[in-house]
This record gives sequence, C-alpha cells and structure tokens, in this order.
Amino acid sequence: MSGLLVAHDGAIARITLDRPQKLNAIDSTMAQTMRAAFEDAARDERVRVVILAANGRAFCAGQDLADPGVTPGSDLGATIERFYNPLIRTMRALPKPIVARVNGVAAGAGANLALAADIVVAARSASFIESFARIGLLPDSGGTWMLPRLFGYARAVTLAMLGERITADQAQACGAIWKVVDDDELEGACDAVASALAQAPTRALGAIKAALEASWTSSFDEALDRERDLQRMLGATYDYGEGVEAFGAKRAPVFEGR
Ligand code: LHQ
Repeated sequence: MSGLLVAHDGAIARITLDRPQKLNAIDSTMAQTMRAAFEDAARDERVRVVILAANGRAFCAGQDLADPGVTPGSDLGATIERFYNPLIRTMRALPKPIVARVNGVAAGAGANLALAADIVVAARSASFIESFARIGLLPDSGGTWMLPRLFGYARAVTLAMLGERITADQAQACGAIWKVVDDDELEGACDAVASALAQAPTRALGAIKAALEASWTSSFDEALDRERDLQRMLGATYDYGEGVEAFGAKRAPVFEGR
C-alpha cells in the first residue's frame, strides 16, 4: 500500500521502493513511510547499516507527477517542506551508513535520493537524470548542494540545466558514486559492501559520516576541533577497546557497534 518494503537481515535493514509499475515514483505516502523507515533504522540498535534498493526496472522516477499535491499552480514548497526535506535530512543525519543499490534509471528526486546515500553501488545499465529543468524546476532533495560537491561545478550546472541522462559508468568516472558492476552482480556487490559495514564499528562510521558532512561548511580549525571531540567519544567505546585488543593479539576484531 505504501509503496515501500522494509525487511531485516541480521544487522542490515533493507528499505525497498516498491511501486514498479510507476517506476517507483514517490508520492506523499511513500515519502512519509520512507522517512519513518529511516527513523526506525536510526533508533533500532540491531540495525548497523541500511540498504536502499528498488524493485522493477527503475530505481526511482522522482516525484509522482500524477500526485494531486504537485499539480501546476499548487505550492511545491509545501510538498518539499513536508515530505522531501525531512526525508533527506533524516538520511544525512542517520548515524549509520546507507548503501544505495541503483538498479535502473534514477531521475529527479530519485537521482538525489540515491546520491543522498553514503555509498552508491549501481548496475552498469543504471543511469542518473537531473530531470527537473525539463519540467521547469530546479534540483531539489539536496541536489543544488550535493551536485557541485559530487560532480564539480561545471558538470553540476550542465547536468542540472540540460537534464541529460548520464550512465552509471559516467557518474562513477566523475567520482559521484562508489562502484558500477555488471547487472547480474549488483545484488551480491551491494550485499558485500553492506555486510562489511554491518561488522564495522558503527559508532565510528556514524562519526565519520557526521564529520565529513560537517566539513563542507566548516573551517579547517573547526574540523580539527570536531575530530578531537569525536575521537574523545570514540576512545571510550567498546569497539575501540576491541580493535586495539584484536590488533595486539593479531586476530580479526569482532565489533559490536557500541
Ligand atoms: C511517471 C513518472 C513520474 C508519474 C515515469 N510520475 N509517472 C518534488 C516535490 C515537489 C515538486 C516536484 O518535484 C519534486 C521532485 C521531482 O522529482 S521533480 C522530477 C519528477 N520526475 C521526472 O520529471 C521524471 C519523469 N520521468 C521520466 O523522465 C521518464 O519516465 C524516465 C526517464 C524516468 C524513464 O523513462 P522510460 O524508461 O522511457 O519510461 P516511461 O517514460 O515510458 O515511463 C513509464 C511509465 O511510468 C509511464 O507511464 P505509462 O502509463 O505511460 O506507462 C510514465 O508516465 C510513468 N512515469 N515517471 N515521475
């Protein structure tokens, strides 16, 4: 009903867009359910990594343009304020890694939803389209902030203005996504990244994400201070103790995410 499936597999939470007949276009229910799923993942101590995936031939076609809330003349700002900004903020503030498994086209808010993940693994046949300007809009869902940082300004402005499709290989060559694999290897490659993260020291990963995110808008001195504070916090975790002990004993560490 909500267009979203949530499943748990050990420490991995799988959030799957499930409106394949609509290319997983996002309506208000789906946006709210997705945000709630990320919030649950943040709260649930068993969850140490989230995979964001999609069913069908597309990853996500962005906002459902048939949704009554976005008919021309309606207040698009209200839709963004109510549904999209809270969703993207929740993802970026999630103290656990998010791996996006991009299986097909990711367009509009669907492209930026994928790019808001921490690690993007895409099928070779996948593609990204900042399609907003094609319908008279600008990139939202964090697009104007993420695109220049991920692609560089020249590519960001051109992708946003022309709304041209780029392949997963092109996105990877730009450094905007982590990995491209053959289509039949997508699930395995994504699961391998997620299971490595699920066994990693979760609090350190959360600190890495927060510090890198904050670095975009802070000075070098502020970054040094933040590193000091976060390292102080991490130094008191179980996982740091385990990491050092395992190193000394020349064995693999068994992190518990605490
Ligand atoms: C769709 C959609 C769609 C409904 C395909 N909606 N039905 C946020 C909040 C506030 C305001 C507005 O904006 C936003 C953020 C945004 O995301 S704005 C951008 C919205 N997305 C787009 O503009 C992308 C529109 N879709 C496309 O450009 C193409 O469909 C892509 C490139 C995704 C896929 O192309 P094809 O593989 O050629 O498939 P298709 O175009 O034939 O689509 C298949 C069906 O899905 C088709 O329906 P039909 O009944 O004819 O089979 C489309 O109408 C439907 N569909 N996207 N966003």
